[in-house]
Amino acid sequence: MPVTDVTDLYEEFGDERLPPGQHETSDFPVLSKGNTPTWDPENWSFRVSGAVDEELELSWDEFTDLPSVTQRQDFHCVTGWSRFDCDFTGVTFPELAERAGVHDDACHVMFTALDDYTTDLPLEDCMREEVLFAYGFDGDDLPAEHGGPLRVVTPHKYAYKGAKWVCGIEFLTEPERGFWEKRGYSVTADPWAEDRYS
Ligand SMILES: Nc1nc2c(c(=O)[nH]1)N[C@H]1C(S)=C(S)[C@@H](COP(=O)(O)O)O[C@H]1N2
Ligand SMILES: [Mo]
Repeated sequence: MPVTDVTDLYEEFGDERLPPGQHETSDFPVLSKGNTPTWDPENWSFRVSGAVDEELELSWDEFTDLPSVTQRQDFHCVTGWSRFDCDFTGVTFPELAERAGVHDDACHVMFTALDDYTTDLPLEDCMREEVLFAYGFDGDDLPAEHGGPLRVVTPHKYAYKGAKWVCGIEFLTEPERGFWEKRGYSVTADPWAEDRYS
């Protein structure tokens, strides 16, 4: 599959590819609030709910049958490390949103995960081709500790916006706060503005 390099998206937000206060690492550290959850491909499902024309419930086969892309992206953790050139394969957020038919009054999105993690973002920050529901990493299945079978990646935001083990999204007409956002982390989380805390 061809790889689309989107690592130049920083030009929209800042002058440097490496956001201020970050250092580059070639490692891929694991940051999880708890243990890696188990999953069963037979019983796994992905739910799209809230302010949509049609609520969706997709099986693993249905999800992985959706049109997919591979993108080269950078990954910025709020704790200070950035990893360049991660190749993620998956389904774009707009692709999924289009299938559900998002209502005009939706303004915010809540992501939910198998470990009860949640994170939220304004809808306009989600409606980008670079926001992926990723199941592949560097040509392989996404490793479980990095969110396999399915995680969100948000290369224009700090990585806590990317729910690992994601199993649902809800379109909201009023903002609600996710796990770290309730604990003082930024809702917008722009790495080039150093939006770390709110
Ligand atoms: N479900 C879930 N997603 C999560 C987390 C988590 O604890 N649970 N941690 C977040 C944080 S704080 C970061 S920095 C990234 C880390 O991703 P990584 O472990 O693949 O480096 O995942 C984010 N997504
Ligand atoms: Mo993080």
